[in-house]
Amino acid sequence: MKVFFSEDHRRHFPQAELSGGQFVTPYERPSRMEYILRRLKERGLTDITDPGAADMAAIRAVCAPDFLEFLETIWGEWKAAGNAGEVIPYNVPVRRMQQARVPRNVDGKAGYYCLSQETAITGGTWAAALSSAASAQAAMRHVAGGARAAFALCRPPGHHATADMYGGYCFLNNAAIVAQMLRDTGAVRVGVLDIDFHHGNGTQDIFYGRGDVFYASLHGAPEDAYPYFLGYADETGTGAGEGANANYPMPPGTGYGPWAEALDQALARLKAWGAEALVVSLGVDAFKDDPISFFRLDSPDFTDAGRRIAGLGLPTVFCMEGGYAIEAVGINTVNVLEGFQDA
Ligand code: SP5
Ligand code: ZN
Repeated sequence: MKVFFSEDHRRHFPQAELSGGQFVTPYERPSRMEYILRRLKERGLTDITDPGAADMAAIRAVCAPDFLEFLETIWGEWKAAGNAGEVIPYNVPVRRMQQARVPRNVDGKAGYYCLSQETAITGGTWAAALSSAASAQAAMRHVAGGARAAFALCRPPGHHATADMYGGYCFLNNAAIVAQMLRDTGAVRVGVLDIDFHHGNGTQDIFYGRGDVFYASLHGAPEDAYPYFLGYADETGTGAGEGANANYPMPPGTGYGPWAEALDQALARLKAWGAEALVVSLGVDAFKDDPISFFRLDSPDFTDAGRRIAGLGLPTVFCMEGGYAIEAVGINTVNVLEGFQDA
């Protein structure tokens, strides 16, 4: 399987993540990529290509223009306002506040586009987010060109980002960009399977009213897990999208037995719906030792999951998402790819 990866991910390396009432080194850190690259090479997945520049038109297809401008310019504005640290907003437009008017003030503007304040923006964030999307796009083009599958080693991840909000370590929704590109190059029905521990609120939101992209997600139940405010089983889509969204929330301590059952159900839904191409949001934070998650998958389970996903028989673009047990992130990620390949 071909791998697409850009070293420009390093340009996003915030020093701060608000966690436990303190600033800590972010869980989503550049060294995650080193562990994954090392494992890819150990297992002979050495066909690794730099994606080159991002296709901006394909990003604009699923992102709001003002949000893209915000991501590009906020660091400069933040510094110009005299802020010494990284971009971390103070308040966001919640219940009964204005959702539609963008403040002029930099603090207000940052809060307007933020859905989760653990995620800091730095001077290199925009370039890194673009390079991550570029990897996803290159993987998509490879699959559209006839390959069975490709792996986009994306960093930063994407599935929490909506068309107009960043957060959850995400800025541009790589999986959504790829799904839209697959639609635009001929696939009538595109499935997105999200196996990251967290619900992909951004991907769900982008396609929630559409009947051409089916979003299926296995994740920690919102009562107990980030992002808390989306991901319930009764979210089934709206309007033309009714019936094209399937959530499988699961409680703390969930092991591979029930997780794999949910996976099979999600795959059956995608198949019955008639997906012609598949995007996998490949997070491996369902792992038992993940520091911010509560499922109990073990490393061999990821191989089995890859095997089951291959059973759909669809052209597949894997986009890297989360996974924070960094000593195991390489093994778990590559296990999914190997399980898929060997099926
Ligand atoms: C892509 C992805 O996996 N994003 C995950 C975003 C998780 N954000 C919330 C992290 C909370 C970490 N702080 C935990 C404090 C424990 N006391
Ligand atoms: Zn996650």
